[in-house]
Amino acid sequence: MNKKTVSQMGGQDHLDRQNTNKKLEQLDAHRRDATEQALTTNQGVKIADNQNSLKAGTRGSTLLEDFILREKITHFDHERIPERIVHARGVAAHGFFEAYPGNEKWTKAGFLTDSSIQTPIFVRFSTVQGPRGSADTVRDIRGFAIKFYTEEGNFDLVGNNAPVFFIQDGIKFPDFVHAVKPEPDTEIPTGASAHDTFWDFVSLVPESAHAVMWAMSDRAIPRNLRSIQGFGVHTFRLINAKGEAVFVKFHWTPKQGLAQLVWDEAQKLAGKDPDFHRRDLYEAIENGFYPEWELGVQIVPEQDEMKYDFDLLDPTKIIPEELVPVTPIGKFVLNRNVDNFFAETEQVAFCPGHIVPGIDFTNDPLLQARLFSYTDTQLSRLGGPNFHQIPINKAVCPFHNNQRDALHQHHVHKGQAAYQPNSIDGNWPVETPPAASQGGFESYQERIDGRKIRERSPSFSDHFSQARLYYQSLAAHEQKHVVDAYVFELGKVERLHIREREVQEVLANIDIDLARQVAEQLGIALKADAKAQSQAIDKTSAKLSMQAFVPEDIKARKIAVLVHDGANAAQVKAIQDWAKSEQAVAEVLTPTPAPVKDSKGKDIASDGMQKGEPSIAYDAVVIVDGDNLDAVKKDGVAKHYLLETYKHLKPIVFLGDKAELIDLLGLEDDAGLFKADDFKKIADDFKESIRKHRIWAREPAAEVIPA
Ligand code: HDE
Repeated sequence: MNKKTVSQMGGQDHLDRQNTNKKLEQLDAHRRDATEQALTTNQGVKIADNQNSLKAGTRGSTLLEDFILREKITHFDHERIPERIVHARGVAAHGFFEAYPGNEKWTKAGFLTDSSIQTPIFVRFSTVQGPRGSADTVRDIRGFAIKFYTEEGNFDLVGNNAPVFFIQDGIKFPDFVHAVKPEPDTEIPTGASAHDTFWDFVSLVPESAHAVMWAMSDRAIPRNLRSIQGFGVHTFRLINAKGEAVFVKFHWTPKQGLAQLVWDEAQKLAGKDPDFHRRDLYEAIENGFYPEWELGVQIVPEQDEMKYDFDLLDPTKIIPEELVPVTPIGKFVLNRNVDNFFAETEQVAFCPGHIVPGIDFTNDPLLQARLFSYTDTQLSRLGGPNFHQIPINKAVCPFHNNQRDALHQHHVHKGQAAYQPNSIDGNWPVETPPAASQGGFESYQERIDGRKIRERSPSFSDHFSQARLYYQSLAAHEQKHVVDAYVFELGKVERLHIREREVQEVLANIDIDLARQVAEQLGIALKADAKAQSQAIDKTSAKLSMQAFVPEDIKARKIAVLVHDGANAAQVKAIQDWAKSEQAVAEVLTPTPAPVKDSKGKDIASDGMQKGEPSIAYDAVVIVDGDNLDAVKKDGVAKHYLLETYKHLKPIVFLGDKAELIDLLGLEDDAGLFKADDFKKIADDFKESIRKHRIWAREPAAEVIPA
């Protein structure tokens, strides 16, 4: 989708191409910083010719003397920096956070207790496995990192869209990452976990069972990044002004609801629009559909630390919300796109160790290793220890200390005494006492009394019960997708003993029914005595199913309106007006980029062509009536469009004569297929269907439709 369509999304009046271009120019103008400036070298010398290098004669060799050429090429040669070792593919946006009143009971952090301020934030979403250029819609956990630029320093909440992780101890992270990344001999596959080394590792490391289950579920193929939840994963501490602490797990939940892709769609999008998620986020923000999340915490009093049958320090476990509900503490909104991808999205450096007074760590061994890793990785990625001075990483509050020099030092420090204590510069900068009114950081004084030991706590040893809880809590269609995902992924594993091990030793221990379904499709005979270790536990937790998060409206959902020569212009207008009133996006898709003629010979403008804007990029489709049924019946592109929309379980409206296509295409009638002579008559039901997003009951009928 080009920016033209973007500018039409905000619910403004339909713009013709000329107006759109004008708007694009205005949009670009505010992003330029060199308007009316001369082109110069980096030393400020004005350049007279940027088209030709300096040569010995017009057909002669290029001269080494050409400092303009050399400077330009040298800089270009070094434009790329190392990509992140994980989470390389990402997209980010600016926004703000607002606390709800009443949080001072738990924390003294200013940005969480002063509900009158807006704290600026920067959020980066990412996939884990693929490199910078990989596709957005691959099956993967999504990173969801938030930098809060608070008045007391930066706080980074570096989370994921799954509440659990694959390993319990940071020392296993390089092993896990080496296993999931493309295999070292071929560098295949890109952006996928469906390969031998990943499944070899996870089938040997049962602590991964729960997180793998999340990765095989629909959570790992989100429809867009506006519709994902975020989780801090580890248990943290909040500390109030009296020095009292509680354990907390951070959650953030989108107002937009949760929505997933179907697997066929995810795979096709990866090819047809590898930028699908970053484009969606950019367009939504650019057009005023600002995504919003509510931040909450599950609060566990200190004395309840040992109350549960799992360990709060174990990052492979959730606290079911039935045991501890989520208390909302604030909300955040993303309302500004970056101006420059490299300067902001690529150079942002998150670190779980960036905390502020009122927040503290726990001994979760995964978190502890992360505290080291993130700063360390920036040294090679961003080239030295001064990455905190890069604008996107810079604290908004003043910061002063005696750290000096090093690569890329931007600050011109003044004074003679870069040490403390000193009597030359008045001993500045000085320490601040920790009392709440003064704000010096003080670590929570946790009592530590133990042997120095390399050993996993026995309280970390149940790897299957919560994996089972997750599976049991899913809706029937979500469970089916989990089965399908295991079959797809294990089916790509070449070594049969790895498939076998995952099924017999992991899945069978989680849920026999799940294991049986996967085993059957892989042609594996489940051991006769197979009995899940976790079989006794038959519990569900309501908020684990994505079904628990259906949005209230259809804001920003996209509807493709298929029109052909002879189309009924009044219906097109009715759909556009309705979409505008619902803050949804209706785009008129034509056979070619040219306008089509309506039944009275007048132009209907095109927002894109059906071949170029595939059904997989939309949430619903309407095919418009008109004097063209015979032509449409012969139009393979339009027919494929409808079939694919049906296959992907999305609502379709057939207006007027187009209802004939339902039988022609062999579609079974269901709650998501609408026929009407007048769009207005079915608009409310159509809306309800879009709000629910997919017609899951259609799945068996959709399976017979060719992909
Ligand atoms: Fe990360 N992780 N991680 N991780 N992680 C990185 O830091 C690491 C873990 C997460 O948008 C790296 O700056 C270790 C859990 C996100 O820039 C690196 C361990 C969770 C991002 C790193 C973990 C995450 C990263 C790579 C186990 C969810 C992207 C580049 C001990 C709670 C941040 C960088 C962004 C990035 C290390 C486990 C989330 C190498 C050692 C658990 C969202 O430092």
